[in-house]
Amino acid sequence: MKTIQLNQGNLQHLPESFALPTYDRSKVKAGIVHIGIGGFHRSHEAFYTDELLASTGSTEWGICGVGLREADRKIGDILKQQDYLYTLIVKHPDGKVENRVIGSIVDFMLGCDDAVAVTDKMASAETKIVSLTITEGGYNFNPATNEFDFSNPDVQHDLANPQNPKMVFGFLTEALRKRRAAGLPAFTIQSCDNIQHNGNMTRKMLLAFAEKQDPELAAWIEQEVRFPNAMVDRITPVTTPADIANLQASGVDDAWPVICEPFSQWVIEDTFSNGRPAWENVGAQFVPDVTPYETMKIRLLNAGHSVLGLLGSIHGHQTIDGCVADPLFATYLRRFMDVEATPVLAPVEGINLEDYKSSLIERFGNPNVKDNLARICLESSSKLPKFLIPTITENMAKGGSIQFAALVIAAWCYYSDKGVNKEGVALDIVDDMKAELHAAAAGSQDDKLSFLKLTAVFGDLAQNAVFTDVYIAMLDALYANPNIAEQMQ
Ligand code: CS2
Repeated sequence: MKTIQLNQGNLQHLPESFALPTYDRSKVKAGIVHIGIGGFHRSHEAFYTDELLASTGSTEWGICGVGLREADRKIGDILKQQDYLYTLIVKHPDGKVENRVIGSIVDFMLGCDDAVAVTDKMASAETKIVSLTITEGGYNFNPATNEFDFSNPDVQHDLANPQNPKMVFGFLTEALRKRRAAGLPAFTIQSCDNIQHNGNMTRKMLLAFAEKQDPELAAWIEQEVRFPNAMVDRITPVTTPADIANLQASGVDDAWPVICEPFSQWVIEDTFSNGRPAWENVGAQFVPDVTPYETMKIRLLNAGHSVLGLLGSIHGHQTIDGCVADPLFATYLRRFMDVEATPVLAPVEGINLEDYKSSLIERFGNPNVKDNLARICLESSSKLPKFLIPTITENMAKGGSIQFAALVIAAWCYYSDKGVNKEGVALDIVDDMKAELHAAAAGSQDDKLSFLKLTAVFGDLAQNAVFTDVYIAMLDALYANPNIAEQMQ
């Protein structure tokens, strides 16, 4: 079959079923510079911004994508070849697929090729917001202390070479220095990562770095730059070769489309340094305090994912929808949410938690979003301390249930130790702490608490007999019989 290469010139030749940008992209200026244009940015902020450009005729809020590292070259080359267009493939639970070409990204730059050009771009009057999707690791904090990690060699490099930075805080500091020198207002720095108080975290890390490099500039940043906290949500599984092939079968060549579910949510604190897009006109919500929304999302959605991810991996499930289609897992998840997560959540204005949980289970069950458990379990060492451990400690403080979460921690120990599912099939484990997790888990044959003694992950959970009694019993049962389903009954 003859296929059409996705690019600006070919837009009118795409199949009729494809939704196209309806605005004049040549007029769109990049008011936003975004660092990290992986799948999530392209299913979320770029999607909202595309809706905005289409519905309001605004031209000042296009996006210039930025990658900082060599690993970002591939996406940059692909986007460039496609005039920065890509297909967002929205997969509905009933099998319907919407192919929507997103036009809000209008440029791309690679920091490791030309750092000066990137900081110039950020410092230009046109740029009003620099947004970030750099993953938890990108914030460069020490998980044990939550302080900026100055021992990172890239930090040392950036402190010594302000004009040629390698890491995000070096780029932001240099760009803000240029703006200040030019008498331009500061840009807003908007984190789009799934981190609690992502704006506060960005602020704290940037100020720590800038203070070391130039205290006077740091004082200006503290005064002038706004860092809105935000809760971001849209399930975005990894794009597979089959997704690319399916698009080809419908006549379109797109080397890196993005897959997502129909649902999306973005709750943002309304504090910006230099204007902002009217994202509220296209479904985002501006609130004075994002805390209850993010706690609800992290403790129900993300923790729910981790519950299924770890238990499901040992059981031999492959995907989140595969877990939810299994009544044992669906019931376990709902019980975890009802009995352990909900009792320690504050009420959230405008949200009925029962409906929210039911909608999560429906979203997880979408049979067309094949969200692989390997993606969910990726970097569990930075996820579980935020997603699950607070639910355990808050329940212990008030005598609540901890059974459901404790089995997940025992399962994580087994998973880290053995690296195989219950049939002995190897699991694809990716975690910065993989070696430490494995060593501590393997040690649990001699010292039952060895895994829990990883204080950077578990805090002082190993000291709490209420928890350890339940945990040790589960660990013993699991090592004696790795058929996790029997422990989940
Ligand atoms: C997932 C998230 O990585 C994970 O563990 O829970 O990526 C989740 O899909 C998103 O936060 C949904 O918004």
